[in-house]
Amino acid sequence: MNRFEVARAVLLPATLVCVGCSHAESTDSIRLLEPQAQAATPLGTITTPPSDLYPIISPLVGGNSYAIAHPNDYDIARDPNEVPPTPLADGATVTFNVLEISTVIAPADPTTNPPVWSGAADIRANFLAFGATTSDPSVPSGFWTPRVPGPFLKVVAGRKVNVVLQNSSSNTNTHSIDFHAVVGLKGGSAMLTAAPGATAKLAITPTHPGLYLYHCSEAGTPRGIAEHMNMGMYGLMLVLSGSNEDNFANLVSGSTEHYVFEEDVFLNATGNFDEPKMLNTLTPDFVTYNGRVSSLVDHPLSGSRGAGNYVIYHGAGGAHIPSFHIIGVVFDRTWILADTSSRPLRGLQTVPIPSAGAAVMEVDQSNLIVNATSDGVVGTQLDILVDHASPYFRKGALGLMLVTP
Ligand SMILES: [Cu+2]
Repeated sequence: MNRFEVARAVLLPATLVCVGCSHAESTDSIRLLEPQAQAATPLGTITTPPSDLYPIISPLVGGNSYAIAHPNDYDIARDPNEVPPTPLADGATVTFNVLEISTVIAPADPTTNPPVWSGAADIRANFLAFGATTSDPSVPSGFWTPRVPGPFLKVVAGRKVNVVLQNSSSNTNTHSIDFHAVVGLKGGSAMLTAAPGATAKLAITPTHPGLYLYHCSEAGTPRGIAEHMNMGMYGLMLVLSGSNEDNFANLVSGSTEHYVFEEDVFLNATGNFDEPKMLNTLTPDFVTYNGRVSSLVDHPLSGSRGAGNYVIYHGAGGAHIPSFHIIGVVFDRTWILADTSSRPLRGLQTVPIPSAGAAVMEVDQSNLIVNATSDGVVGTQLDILVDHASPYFRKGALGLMLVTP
């Protein structure tokens, strides 16, 4: 029995009895995916930090099975700090590509710490990852490699963006892009659809300021949209106002910006989208930030207190509504439902983000108590991002925000 199984035996009764009837179900059928390694010790005996935080902060002090990328495999997670500093120029061309790749998202035994990668037994998922290139100099080199979520696009309302979708001939799927910021037939995907080896083009001119999802809608079928989003084909576009009085842009100017996307993942045995599981259970195998379980632990949101406030652009695409919370933080300003034209809400603890929706949160770093941590990381304020609904952070929706003096 491994440590996880021992803990489950301690924490769960042998059978769960339904209150309303005589139905009983063996706990063996309950598949808990354990992103934390506190399994070997009964919870009650863990009393002081950093012990109870160790599994979460362990990349800083030693390693965690869920919280590092496979050392010899493609890291599907996009760095949350990868937000272009300025918007695209009018008439810029953005050429999307799609990487179809199978990569490990968790070790076979999630309880080992540090992780033991076992090769064939590790849990693999098949991803469809948007990347892009552009000649626009506002996008630093090294950005926009194919990862999950797709490239963060920052544009100005009223400016034209020439979008090209190049689907490699080595791919096996037709892909498309539906921009929620684009008003018109299928958000442009009616024109931006490309079979393997084909290229599609469309000039778009977003009109409404806000933070918007884009995603593959494949050939437009409900199954195709769910499948390709489940496999990573989503991203965000921030549309700034074209006016000089852009309240939002002025407010966040000088802040550090971060990009987080939460998604439910339903996997079958071959690492593909499990549609029956989604339809019949609504119970995801994993809940990911930026493509992989706990990826924002080894890719934390990082910045310094002196650099300004933190702005977090957060999207969601899954079957449930994330309850975004940062432990030890109050969101000073929140543009709920990503409506950046309206006044922000103040003093929120948790932000709901609907599927195919987004939100913008700002954290005033001057409120944070750098150099007074109890987690053993001297000189760094460490805050933990979670989907506060516990089944979802237990299945992977957790990450870190680091603030240095
Ligand atoms: Cu696709």
